[in-house]
Amino acid sequence: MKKDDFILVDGFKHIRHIQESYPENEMIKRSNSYFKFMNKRRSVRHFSNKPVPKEIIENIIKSASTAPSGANKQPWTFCIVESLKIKQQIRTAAEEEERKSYNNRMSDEWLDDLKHLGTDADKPFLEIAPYLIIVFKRPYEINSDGTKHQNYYVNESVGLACGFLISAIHNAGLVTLTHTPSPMRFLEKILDRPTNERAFLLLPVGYEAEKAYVPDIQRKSIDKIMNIY
Ligand code: IYR
Repeated sequence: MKKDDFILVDGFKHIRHIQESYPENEMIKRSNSYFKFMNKRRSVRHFSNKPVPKEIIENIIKSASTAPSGANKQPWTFCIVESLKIKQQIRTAAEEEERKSYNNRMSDEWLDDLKHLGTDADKPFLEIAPYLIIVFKRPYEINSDGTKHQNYYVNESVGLACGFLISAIHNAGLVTLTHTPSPMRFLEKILDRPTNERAFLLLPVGYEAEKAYVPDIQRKSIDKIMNIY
């Protein structure tokens, strides 16, 4: 390493960072084509069972792990389920919770808000998709002496990692769905997770079905979501 490549801050090494940049016209083009690419992403509920190389899943998880996190604690674990037996267990337990939600727990207003999406308590994609990614948050770490060490901004950090994950899945040419079979404690039990992990989000991942349909919905326009002061 050259002399100027790092400095010490309170005795901690900080390495030189050089952000790759571009001429302004290039930046305009790049930001626009990234928007166009991201705008093609849809939550898809119709999956193919076509196998997906494990290397793609690994790369997707590595991309998710580049998200920023509170005090760089990276308070997340990604569990990949490919076993049909475990997928079936998850589907049975998720549908049980979902039936309770759709029948009793969700308000009429909520059910009404979901109508145009065509969702219900049946979750066949939990068995059909070649992989389920279950994201766990870690509110604290367990030290070797058994004491707890707090993590920070855990929901924000894991939410960001999930956003990175979803865009990596889209970039690979696969589809996913943010499934929230609430309450999700059954996932901790089925996957036998340590006591410091809580299920955060369940994402089936795979190719979309040959004939997949998504609801005809629009994104809010820029004037509705951006305020300039
Ligand atoms: N968790 C249920 C219900 C559901 C809730 C919302 I908010 C959605 O945007 C979609 C579905 C389910 O996954 O079906």
